[in-house]
Amino acid sequence: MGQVFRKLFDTFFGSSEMRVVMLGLDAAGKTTILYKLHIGEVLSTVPTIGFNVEKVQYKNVVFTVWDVGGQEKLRPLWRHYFNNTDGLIYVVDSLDRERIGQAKQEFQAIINDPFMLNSVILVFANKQDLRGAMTAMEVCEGLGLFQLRNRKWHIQGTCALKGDGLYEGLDWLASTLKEIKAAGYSSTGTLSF
Ligand SMILES: Nc1nc2c(ncn2[C@@H]2O[C@H](COP(=O)(O)OP(=O)(O)OP(=O)(O)O)[C@@H](O)[C@H]2O)c(=O)[nH]1
Ligand SMILES: [Mg+2]
Repeated sequence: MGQVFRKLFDTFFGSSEMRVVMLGLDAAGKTTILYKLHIGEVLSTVPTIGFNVEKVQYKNVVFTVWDVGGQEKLRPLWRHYFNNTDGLIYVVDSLDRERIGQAKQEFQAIINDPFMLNSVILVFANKQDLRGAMTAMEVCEGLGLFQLRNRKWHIQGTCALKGDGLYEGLDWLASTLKEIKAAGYSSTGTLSF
């Protein structure tokens, strides 16, 4: 009984924890996003071989964010990070029109993995500062988000270099997590530009 009360208290008043895995094709901006959120600065990055993991606290939620390297040869390793994941952050380089099909294929494989069926989905349409970048709506169509059924998803336009959109995304994750904990699972999608 004590544990039930504690869970209820945490849901409404206290802090919660959320395990998030951040994936996407190489050079989408995952590591840049991780450190912009963690230390508030843009670090110069090299392609990630393996992973980085950091805690990001925002609005009473402690997010443990796993940033996994996105090069093609590393993608078979992604599934090792799926277990016990509350949320997926899928990062897309919005200027990379040629690889949006590949981004979709990888995205669909992740979200249809049996271990990921209950995780909520936040898509960052990153690099919105670059001329010619796909809009969040175009990325949304490119990934097939509108066709998703029974999934909770949100897409957010971001610029990791300036930090634009990142906290709006975490806001959605935090409130969605609370909603799920309080009322069970529901399925809708939302767009932010
Ligand atoms: N213009 C622009 N460049 C960005 C943005 N976000 C990241 N970059 C750049 O994109 C390049 C790749 O960024 P990373 O964060 O290393 O990409 P990654 O997704 O971690 O790549 P892997 O580790 O190989 O999977 C770097 O040169 C970043 O500075 C953005 O919002 N706008
Ligand atoms: Mg990286």
